[in-house]
Amino acid sequence: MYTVGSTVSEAVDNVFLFIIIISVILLLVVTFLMIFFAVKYNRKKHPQSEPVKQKTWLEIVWTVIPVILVLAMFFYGYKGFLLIRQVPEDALKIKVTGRMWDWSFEYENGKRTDKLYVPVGQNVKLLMKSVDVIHSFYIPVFRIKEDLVPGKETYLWFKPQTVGPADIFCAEYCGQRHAFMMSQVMVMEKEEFEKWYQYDEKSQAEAQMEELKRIPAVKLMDDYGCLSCHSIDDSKGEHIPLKGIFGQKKIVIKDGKEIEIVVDEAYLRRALLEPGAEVVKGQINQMEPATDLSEKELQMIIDFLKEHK
Ligand code: HEC
Ligand SMILES: [Cu+2]
Repeated sequence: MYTVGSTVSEAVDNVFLFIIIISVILLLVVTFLMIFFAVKYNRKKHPQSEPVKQKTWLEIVWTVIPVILVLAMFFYGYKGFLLIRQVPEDALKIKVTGRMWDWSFEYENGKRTDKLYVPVGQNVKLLMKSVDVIHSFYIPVFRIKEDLVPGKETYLWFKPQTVGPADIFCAEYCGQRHAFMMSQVMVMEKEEFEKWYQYDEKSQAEAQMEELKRIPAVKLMDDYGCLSCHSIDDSKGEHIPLKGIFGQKKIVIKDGKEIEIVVDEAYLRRALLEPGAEVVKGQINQMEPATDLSEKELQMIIDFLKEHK
């Protein structure tokens, strides 16, 4: 009957449906009685008004029935509320940060994202914080919404039932770009989520290196210790990058003077054999001349650096 987004969707929808049905019935009864009495007691038939007599049973009926209805609505709603407030023990915990004007998510293994990724059929607990003003985390199809209050941690839980994306909104006006404070929850198959969860950028860099080390020239550079000072991948760190240097313009210090050079084969050869002759500006030469390398090996490395853009 419903497109179920999360385990609480149905409970919330049922409460709404229940309240609407009662309201509609009351509306019909009240409207009917209004019309009925207007006709029955119109002036032509009853020119003279009659005194109202107390009818205790009637008063009890019209007090007791609405009280029962209101209490029924309350208990039905309260049951749903308890369901939303009681987090299952095994829930996956994800930290949610709201700020003007975006959402960010942090997983237990330190992974950070700007979309919420979760596995289908898994209980998820969101621990929510705001760093500035009050926001409200809202996933309409999951029927869950909770405020994020600065200086306080609030929470929510849900269990997604179907794979696919769903919208996340901020439901509390929080300034100029409030309307754009949106994200998505991506519900994935369990295995797919595991893969995504385990995959991190660092191991990606490692995988890239593994791949590169299959190249003989790289293997050689690794064996000669070049890679303890140089990087040949995209990683940016303390290592001096060699990726894409061929053809670059550089300022080097030669005999105490700054000169501009273009990295070509001859320059690379000199960089390897007489590292102190031309030192890249801003660097201190710490490199031993690579005289242990045979001419063939030297050429192999130079060829590799030429190609490795
Ligand atoms: C002890 C650290 C260290 C090791 C080991 C080392 N280098 Fe260097 N390398 C440097 C430094 C520092 C520079 C920059 C200073 C300079 O230009 O001499 C440099 C510069 C270079 C340059 C010129 C880069 C540029 O931007 O112009 C190349 C090419 C190079 N190294 C290749 C190698 C190769 C190939 C090996 C292995 C045989 C190697 N290096 C081993 C520290 C090292
Ligand atoms: Cu907001």
